[in-house]
Amino acid sequence: MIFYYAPKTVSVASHITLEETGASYESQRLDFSTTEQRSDDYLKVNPKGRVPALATDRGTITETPAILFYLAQSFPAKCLAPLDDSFALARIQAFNAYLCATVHVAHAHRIRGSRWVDDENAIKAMQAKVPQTMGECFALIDKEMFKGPWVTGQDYSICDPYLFTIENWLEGDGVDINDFPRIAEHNQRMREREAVKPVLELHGL
Ligand SMILES: N[C@@H](CCC(=O)N[C@@H](CS)C(=O)NCC(=O)O)C(=O)O
Repeated sequence: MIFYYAPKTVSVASHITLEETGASYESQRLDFSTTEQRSDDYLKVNPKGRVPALATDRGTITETPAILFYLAQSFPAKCLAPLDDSFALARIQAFNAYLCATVHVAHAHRIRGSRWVDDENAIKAMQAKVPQTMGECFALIDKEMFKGPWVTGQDYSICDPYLFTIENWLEGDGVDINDFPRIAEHNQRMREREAVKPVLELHGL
């Protein structure tokens, strides 16, 4: 497998999960400063022009929840998701879908406002809203979704590296992680995992 990533982006979640599986893969770093994600070569890998992308012998997988679930299902012995419990699995998918479709999108309003509007004042207004929206997302996660010590309770799962990835964006988004002590502890707990350490190094986190 070839894993396409850019440092500190949402690709951190899949990178950690690849390490958790022990799979053999090659990492291919993209340089966002030269917009390599929109180069002809990369658009052949992922026409969306985004990271992450995981090239497998059957084709390329994009979208973080899909990559995470693919890895959990491909390496069942690593117990990264409750594969034989449809309700518990649906809760995992619901959590990751929330991160993908709501929290990540709220964050993107700070640096990628031009996806939605051209007007400079509108872009500034969207940026100004990010501390509030990201704060509200994490308040909801903390109150209603996060069980502790891991997202779903006692068992580490594919929700944890995904949440961890977005936790690391909070400071830049104007949210103090220490307003959510259990989430701050989760971030530290993640950093102590052996599979996470090489990814922190690679991404400069
Ligand atoms: N829904 C996608 C989002 C992927 C995405 O937006 N990635 C960002 C980095 S965090 C990206 O590649 N941005 C490049 C760009 O917008 O040019 C996922 O969850 O994987």
